Amino acid sequence: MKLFGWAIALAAILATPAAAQSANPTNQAAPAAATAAAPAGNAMATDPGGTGGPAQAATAPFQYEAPTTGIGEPVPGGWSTQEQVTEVGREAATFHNIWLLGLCAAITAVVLILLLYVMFRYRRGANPTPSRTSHNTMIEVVWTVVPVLILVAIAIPSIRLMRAQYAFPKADLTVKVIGNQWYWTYQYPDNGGMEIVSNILREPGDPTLKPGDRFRTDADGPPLLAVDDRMVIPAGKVVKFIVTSNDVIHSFAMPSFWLKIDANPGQLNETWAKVDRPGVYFGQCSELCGARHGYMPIVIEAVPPEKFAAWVASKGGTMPGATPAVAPAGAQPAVTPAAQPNPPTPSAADRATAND
Ligand SMILES: [Cu+2]
Repeated sequence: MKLFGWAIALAAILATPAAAQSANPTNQAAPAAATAAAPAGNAMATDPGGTGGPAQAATAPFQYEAPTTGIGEPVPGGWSTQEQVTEVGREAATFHNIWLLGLCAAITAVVLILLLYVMFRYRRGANPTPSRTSHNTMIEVVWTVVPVLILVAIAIPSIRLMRAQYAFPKADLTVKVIGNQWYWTYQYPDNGGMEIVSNILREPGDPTLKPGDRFRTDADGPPLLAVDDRMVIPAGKVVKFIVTSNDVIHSFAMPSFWLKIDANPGQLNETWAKVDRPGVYFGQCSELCGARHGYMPIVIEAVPPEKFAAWVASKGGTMPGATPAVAPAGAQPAVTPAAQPNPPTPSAADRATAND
């Protein structure tokens, strides 16, 4: 019987890598398809490294920034939250690091001191005849009311924070974020519907790299977090993220924006960010989504608004209002938020895309 158990365990061990191996070709197929799609997207942009794009307007190659060490990325030995670059993020970090942790520490200290005092003061040696008291109205009121007050003190700033996260200001730009096994696509309905396909970059010595394949350098970002094509957004503007998935549940997360929202198939979730300063920020899929879940990082580069227009042009997109044929609403999200009559445009485009 024992031998039978061992046989099952052995079979399980052998079967697991086999399953992983058999899943792998499909894993490879998805990035391969995505890589094929990426140059197609680039082709419009007459990218210098692009694979012979059609003859379109010659645009200057866009210069991506290198990340700043310690900003928007995890640091070795880090033990706290990342430095926040959004107002909501700062509010949430303060709430967590100062208020919640402070309250936890105070409660723990009070309980510990009380326990130690009782253990010492009422030990048998010092207190040979114990009290027979079983009720004390005053103490019972106190130990009911004080926890209620503590919960209220947590609930009020917590609800205020949730309101800031979910009831957000009018968007200057909308980006539709789509999770795929195992990469991300970013669509810009305000910019002619252009699409960015974002795959992880492999390490220089990776055996699966073919000659000529692009690999990660430090200018791209840290290992396992760098991608071939970043999402670019304008700094200082309200960017709305409409988040969904093509296959299973993923989660779109950016720690330095205090942002995390599930990407569910057949459902559109919304969140937003207004990034204070230009920079390169790194996140990861945060919902276990399959074999290569750990290999679908998220990179967002926030750039000054003028540079954003240059990036859009380099990707073959249009700025709202620039070409009425593509963006009929004449919206100016990245330039003049006030003159932005475009909510119908992105939502219509979104619904169209969401249905396929
Ligand atoms: Cu995922």
